[in-house]
Amino acid sequence: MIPLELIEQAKTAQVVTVLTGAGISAESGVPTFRGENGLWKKFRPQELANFDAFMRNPELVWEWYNYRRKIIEEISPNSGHFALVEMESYFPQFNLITQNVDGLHQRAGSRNVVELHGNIGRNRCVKCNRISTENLSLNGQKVPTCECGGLLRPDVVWFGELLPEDAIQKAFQASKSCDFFFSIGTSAVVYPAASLPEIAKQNGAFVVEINLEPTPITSFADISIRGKSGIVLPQIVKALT
Ligand code: BJW
Ligand code: ZN
Repeated sequence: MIPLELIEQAKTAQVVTVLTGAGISAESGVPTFRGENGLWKKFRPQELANFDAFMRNPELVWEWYNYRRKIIEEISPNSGHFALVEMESYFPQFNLITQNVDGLHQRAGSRNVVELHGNIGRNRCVKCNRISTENLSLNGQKVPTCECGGLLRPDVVWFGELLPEDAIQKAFQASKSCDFFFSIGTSAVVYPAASLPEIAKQNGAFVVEINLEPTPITSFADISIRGKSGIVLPQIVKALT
């Protein structure tokens, strides 16, 4: 059941900002990072999601990303992604910020998606930064290289790396200026993304969290809904329209 207060607040909202995390793609079959079935239970982030790990063992990192790319290619966006597409045309101004690298918001039809942690569908040269969207596989364990000879790496943001400047600036602005903020399917432990709901709250936004479990956002959110985003978000859209 969606709280009436949420619907009343949303109906008068002018600027709505949404932050999504791995949880929104979980119902599509994309593994989350943390938690019982999360990727970090099986694979250690310090061995895979930082630049030093990549330079130490690029084959392993490539294998891991190709394993995840295959999963993403084979699945589809879910009702949570589609509900956000509908919201984009419902609200006067709608900002969708995602930590996800899976591109599922765009595949669902969302138009203006700010990707904070890059996109797994692209690669980037470690030497000249050239971007490649070619679908590359590990060719007999040889890590793909750029024309300049540099190694290609997934165009995602690893620990200790700066987020794309344009994306993080847009995200800060959208969080400061909104009057309604949704935090959906994120454990809210990875910074600077985790600071966005707090920034929204400090600037007077009504903050709603949708997650299966409590997170650091829960303590200051105006409303926390415990549930699957693929079920809760369509209910919200239905109540609004
Ligand atoms: C459902 C559901 C359903 C399930 N419905 N819900 C300030 C303080 C402390 C540390 C730092 C700080 N500032 C910077 C740092 C360091 C670091 C950091 O934050 N570390 C903390 C972990 C301690 N941050 C960085 O290094 C960032 N860079 C940076 O800040 O640069 C400047 C700097 C550098 C050096 C020092 C200081 C500053 C970069 C962070 C990059 C994160 N990269 C990753 C990997 C991306 C590539 C890849 O995909 O492989 O991004 S890590 C991983 O975590 C991924 C995610 O985007 C990110 C967040 O995870 P998310 O989305 O929240 O997923 P989960 O799994 O954690 O949670 C899923 C949630 O869904 C759960 O809550 C479930 O309950 C829920 N759920 N099913 C609704 N159906
Ligand atoms: Zn290059």
